Amino acid sequence: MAMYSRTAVANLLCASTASLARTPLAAPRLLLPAVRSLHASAATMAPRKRKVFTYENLNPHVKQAEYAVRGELAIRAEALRKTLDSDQASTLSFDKIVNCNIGNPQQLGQQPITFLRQVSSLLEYPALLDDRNRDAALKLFPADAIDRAKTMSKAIGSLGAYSHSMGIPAIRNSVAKFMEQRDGFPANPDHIFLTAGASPGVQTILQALIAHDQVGVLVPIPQYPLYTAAISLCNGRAVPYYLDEEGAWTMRADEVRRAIAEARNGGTDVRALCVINPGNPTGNVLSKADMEAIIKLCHKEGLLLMADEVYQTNVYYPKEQPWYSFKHVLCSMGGDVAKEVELVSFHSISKGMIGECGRRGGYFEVVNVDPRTIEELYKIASISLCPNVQGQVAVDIMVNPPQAGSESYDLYNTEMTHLYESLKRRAEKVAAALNQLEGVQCNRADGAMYLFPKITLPQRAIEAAEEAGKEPDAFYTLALLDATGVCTVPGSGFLQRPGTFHFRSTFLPPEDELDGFIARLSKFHKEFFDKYRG
Ligand code: DCS
Repeated sequence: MAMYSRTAVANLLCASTASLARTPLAAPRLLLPAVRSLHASAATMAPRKRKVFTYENLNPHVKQAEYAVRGELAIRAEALRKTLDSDQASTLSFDKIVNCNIGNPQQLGQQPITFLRQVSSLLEYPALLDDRNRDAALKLFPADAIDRAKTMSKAIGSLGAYSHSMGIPAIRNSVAKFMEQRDGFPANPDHIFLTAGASPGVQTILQALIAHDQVGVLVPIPQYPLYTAAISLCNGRAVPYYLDEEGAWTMRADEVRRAIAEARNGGTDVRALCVINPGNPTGNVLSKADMEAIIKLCHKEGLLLMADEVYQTNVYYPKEQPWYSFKHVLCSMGGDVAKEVELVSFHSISKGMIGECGRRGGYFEVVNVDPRTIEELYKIASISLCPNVQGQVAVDIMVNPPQAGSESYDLYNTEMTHLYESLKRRAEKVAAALNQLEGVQCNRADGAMYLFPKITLPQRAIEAAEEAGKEPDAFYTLALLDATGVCTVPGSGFLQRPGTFHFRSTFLPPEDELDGFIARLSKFHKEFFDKYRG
């Protein structure tokens, strides 16, 4: 490896900035900001004696950001997994880690949707789409998967090429059509951005929105920690509003108003409201009336509505609790509200029955948003060049699956229905088992992939947690992990009303392992309570 002394590097920098200074472009007012700062630092550069990329020197907003889904519990689970792989495995009383800390269905054995993988595979290896190889391809793939891959191949070109930064136009058209059918209102493909999962979409919006350090963004408590973490990275302020646990974790407009008033009194410039529907970690599905109240509130208070709708197909009681998109409810309200409320809604391939978390695909749609803002969002997307193309392919299949009558329809439909019914059965079974446990109260999951039981811990357990320097629910979930290999997330990671304790578990373990999972959880819980009940 070539090594340069610090002085040599400093000279190099001086030389390059000096030569820049000789070019007409280099008149200081014309220099790009990055070059300007290079100029300044080269002029004042002293030889460095210390390392620079140290923890102390890091961006404080990076250090402040917390993301419990992959926090202390997940790190401990990783250490235990290593022990299980070593000759120390017999020191543990379980033989595998069950990752219920993260909604990652295929990690827990969920099989991918066949049609999606068939089209993806065909696109990966274009020789299979060559007419001369059709007979060979037909031995492995149904004709409609081949035809679909061919159509997509024409629209995409090579999977190995950068695409349009907002995503492949034909796929954005598919998304727009899907939303039009879903919502009954027009969707403009030029207002749709394909993303590598919902997470980068949320981050892009927050990055553009948080113009200064007093900008506040309302986040539900409990929340999915992407929100507080991303707000922290952008140096904004998370403004908490509490969900109503006794009301099946619904959202109350009055509580949001309280949070806005309190934040504005404290000098926070509240600009957006995040809503997760169906809820993570709560499993709540909002009623249309509550959604209308929230939209009216956004109109009155001048708030951007950020609607996280990644669990829109994980809705288990659609007759009792139908799910509506915010776009549908907003457009249905008509009048000024429909024309004026700014909405960004997010969707993802990671959830639903698709569960393709690792492929990283998703999109967001902007509604009633200033065209110049959309240009700036396009610029941000361009800085990352494009979302990964296979993720975009999966978005296309999610929003435009095989239709009734096509060769792949029956299999597709069977797989989706089977997964959906299974998720619902698992949600019910785990919730019922949790409600049997001493001190545990668990709301039904109307949607999403999680249960978020409230746990009333014995006083002695709370004191033991304090002594160990842990939040009581973190203390409980760490003990659960050590005793059973079941990895969950403490409620403190999602935030919760002070003095209450919860934990979040997915209900994703496979059905044939669920009895064992519940038995281990229940046995641990009883032993924990026996130990600390006092
Ligand atoms: N929004 C919500 C509400 C989520 O639960 C998640 C992921 C995302 C956005 C981002 O997902 P993608 O970036 O993959 O689209 N849920 C995390 C969770 O709580 N467990 O698994 C991941």
